[in-house]
Amino acid sequence: MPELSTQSKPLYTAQKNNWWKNAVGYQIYPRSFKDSNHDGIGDLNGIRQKLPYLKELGIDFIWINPIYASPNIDNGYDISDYQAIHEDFGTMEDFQDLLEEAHELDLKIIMDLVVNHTSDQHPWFLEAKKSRNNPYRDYYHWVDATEDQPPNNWQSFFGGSTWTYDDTTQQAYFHTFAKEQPDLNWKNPRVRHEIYQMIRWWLELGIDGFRIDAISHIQKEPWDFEITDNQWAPFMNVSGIETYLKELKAIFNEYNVMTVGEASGVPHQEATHWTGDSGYFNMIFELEHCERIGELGSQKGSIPHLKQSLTQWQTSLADDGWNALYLENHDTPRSVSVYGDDSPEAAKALATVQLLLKGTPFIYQGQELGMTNYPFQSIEDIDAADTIHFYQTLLAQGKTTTDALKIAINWSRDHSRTPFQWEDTLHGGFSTTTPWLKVNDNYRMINAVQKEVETSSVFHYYQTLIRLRKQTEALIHGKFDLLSPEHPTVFCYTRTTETERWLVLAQLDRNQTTIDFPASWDYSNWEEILTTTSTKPLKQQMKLSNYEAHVYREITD
Ligand code: TEU
Ligand code: CA
Repeated sequence: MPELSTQSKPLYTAQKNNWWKNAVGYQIYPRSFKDSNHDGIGDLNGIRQKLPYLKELGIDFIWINPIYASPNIDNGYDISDYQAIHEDFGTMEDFQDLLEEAHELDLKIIMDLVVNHTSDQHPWFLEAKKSRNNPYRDYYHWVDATEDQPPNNWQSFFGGSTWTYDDTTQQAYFHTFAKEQPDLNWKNPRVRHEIYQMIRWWLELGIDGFRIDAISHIQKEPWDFEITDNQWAPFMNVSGIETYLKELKAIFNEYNVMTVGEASGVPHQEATHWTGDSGYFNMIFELEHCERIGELGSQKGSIPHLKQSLTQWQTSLADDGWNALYLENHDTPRSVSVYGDDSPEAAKALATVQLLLKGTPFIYQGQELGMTNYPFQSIEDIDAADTIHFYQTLLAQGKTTTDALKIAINWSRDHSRTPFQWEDTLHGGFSTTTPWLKVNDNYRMINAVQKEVETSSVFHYYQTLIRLRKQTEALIHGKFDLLSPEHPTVFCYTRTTETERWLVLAQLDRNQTTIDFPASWDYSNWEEILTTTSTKPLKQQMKLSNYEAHVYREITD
């Protein structure tokens, strides 16, 4: 096989305006990345220590989950001060040092922007609660109610009513998520003004963009809206939202930064309003491909669903728009456990599929090592509020503790939140003290030091894939076409430009299978560029097994 160039600069140097199209991102969940001051919690100085590691991996930008002041009801997604760093993570000086050091290494930093809601401890809400005519009252949604009669029957994402009754003023306030996360009232121009000022403040600091949290929920239907089929419809991508999103876009444009919107509930048919030349964001995170398909209580993801749904998004954004590509994040279990069998082979095959699609790949911390789900044995080991709530609901429905635990942990967010496995030492080298969430015992085998030594490791495979992607125009801009759409386990597609055609082939299963290609192709014209296993020429009929993946290029000269 031909040697890949090891130069770190991509061949296609990013244009100023859309550098993110050629870039590979890396998501850091700061509580679990690296603890520098031995309190069991990851922090900003921990990230600073590990910048060389990220550089070695080959990524271009980091998205950091919220690091702002927060009571941590939803681990930082309940913000009490947008312009302060949570003391667990360090200080504003630490953040500025991190930003500067990252920039010196040519790494960009994207922050999480959480503006659908604040914490109930935010000064605005503390004021708003005081009386019906408090100047901050209209910063939130308040409606007349009684203790046992909420304004409507809408349900929150974290379980229970979207309304919490407040006895002092005898009204209820609205929350899409936990009751400690009251939704901001975007109809109020003062709210928007304050949010926009805060956004500018961060942009002036020199950050490179935002991942915009839960942004499809900021507009709500009228409170008497009748739910028919979709219980989330009253606050998912509701018409009128475009006014606010355009205002946001105008600010982002002024600073020429990268934006990725979390677009839950935005169907692919509407994606070009959301991303693309006239869209609100540079790219979006769609949530369809990680929907919980299959039996409740089974943690296996469906490969046909994954194929079908990723393909749908590739096709919808083929001519206008741009995808953000991910297989796991801080809200999902680990992809190697969901779509694979925890093996390095499965991790590599999934990486091949994800990183060579059209869009900007996001690698979630530890994914590049093949980190797996955690074998939770007790609800005591769980931190995620929604998992605990789900467990309690299952108990209330009459499930045994064993069954309730089994079902609740299957899709728990905590699988991906366990501490990063740096080395084969106590607590996986994450911290010298007991971490806030348990470390997976498999850190002895799966850790960064080990993976940097082993030449055939998942880590090295990610490095190679990232390099390959950045050197190859067809893998960045080429047209996507799915092959064998009906095959239950093989994910195979081509990426084509006027001058090149590439073929990406992965068997996402341990068993042996067969796949056929068109008889009209000239098979002597394809060279293998990369594989997860031993090399295999492309043939009209191929037998594949054990999560093997191959990447071929058609020779045209
Ligand atoms: O997640 C958003 C989120 O969970 C919903 O938008 C999603 O549509 C729903 O759960 C689908 O089932 C973000 C963060 O990633 C998450 O960690 C936070 O808890 C949440 O927002 C609230 O800020
Ligand atoms: Ca710490």
